[in-house]
Amino acid sequence: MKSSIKSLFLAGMAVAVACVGCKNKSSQAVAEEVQSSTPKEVLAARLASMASSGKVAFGQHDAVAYGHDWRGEADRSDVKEVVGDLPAVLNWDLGLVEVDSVNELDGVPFEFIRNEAVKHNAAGGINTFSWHVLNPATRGNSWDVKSGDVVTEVVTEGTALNDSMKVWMGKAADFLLTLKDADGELIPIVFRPWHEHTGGWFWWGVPNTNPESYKKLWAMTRKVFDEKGLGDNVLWAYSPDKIADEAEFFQAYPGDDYVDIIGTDVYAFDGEGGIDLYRERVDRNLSIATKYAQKTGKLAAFTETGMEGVVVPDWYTRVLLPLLQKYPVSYVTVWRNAPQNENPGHFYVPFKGHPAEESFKAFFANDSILFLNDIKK
Ligand code: BMA
Repeated sequence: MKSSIKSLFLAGMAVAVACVGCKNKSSQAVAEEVQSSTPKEVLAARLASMASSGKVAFGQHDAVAYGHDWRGEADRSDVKEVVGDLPAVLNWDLGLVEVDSVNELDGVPFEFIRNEAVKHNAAGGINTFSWHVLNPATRGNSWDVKSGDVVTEVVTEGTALNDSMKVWMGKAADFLLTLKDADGELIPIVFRPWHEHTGGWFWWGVPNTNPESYKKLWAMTRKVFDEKGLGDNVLWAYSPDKIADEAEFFQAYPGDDYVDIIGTDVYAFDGEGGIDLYRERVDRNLSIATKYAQKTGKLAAFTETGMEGVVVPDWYTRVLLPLLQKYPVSYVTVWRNAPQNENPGHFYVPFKGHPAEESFKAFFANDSILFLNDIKK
């Protein structure tokens, strides 16, 4: 059983972290300081308190939008059906918001995302957003890399692609500006644009452009978002994929002024036979990310991971858990449970009856892993 004391401890830690430097202040002054913090500072403090106390918030992409054998049902989640609680972190994607689509790229209505993100925030949960942006040169998807270097044109003032990308970024920002709580305040979120850029599979990946243009793309995004009024509620996450060394991890790093969370995306492939390589990659990336976060006072997170189909039944307890316990990351996000009639075998959390169910339950029950009830305010 997870104790409610754990939640109280975390709430206390959040106040403590929000008030770094207010050691000798009265509790009244501390309370005022917390009140005057921006939403993103409060979220950063919550995340920092988790990492510093050896806890990791668990997240999943599209966890409440669809699952192994369902889509679009109210109050449903494969995670909840197995462990009785929701993920602490819900990841969403903005892909196709740039062309005014009603649904994002995997068919989730933006209106649903808005409602669920606001609901999750009100329940004390955390929302993160990625963005699988269309290729602005071809209008193909994010994986359309045939056009070669698009980023350099996108970041060059006065070009057609620069103009159209500013509009697209504005549309993404406009959607995020609709995420407001019951008091009409913008809710805090993590935004993780231009992810996995160390790989060449997305048009914005560095192998398809160059590090300087990639950095400019970040600066451009941040400028549009800040000008739109998202300066106080968005934490920005950087998330390179697998890399050879620290130099590659930071080769296209946008800079400390642009990044709040040092993340990384590393997936497990090839079942049991791929576990050693997965561990090696995660060790390399998370040690770089957490060391740098500590040095610069930033947060660290394992922004995407998972083993498709969870084909190693004790993967959650034998592989993922020890890695999470080794590094002070504030949250971990696994990818989506696609409906089997749409994308067979493409799921990252066991559903009821799957052989990995018991291991996932034990992972849930571990005190260092936080689900929604553990992080509720
Ligand atoms: C990939 C897969 C795709 C999906 C995309 C964006 O990893 O899950 O099916 O469209 O992410 O969510």
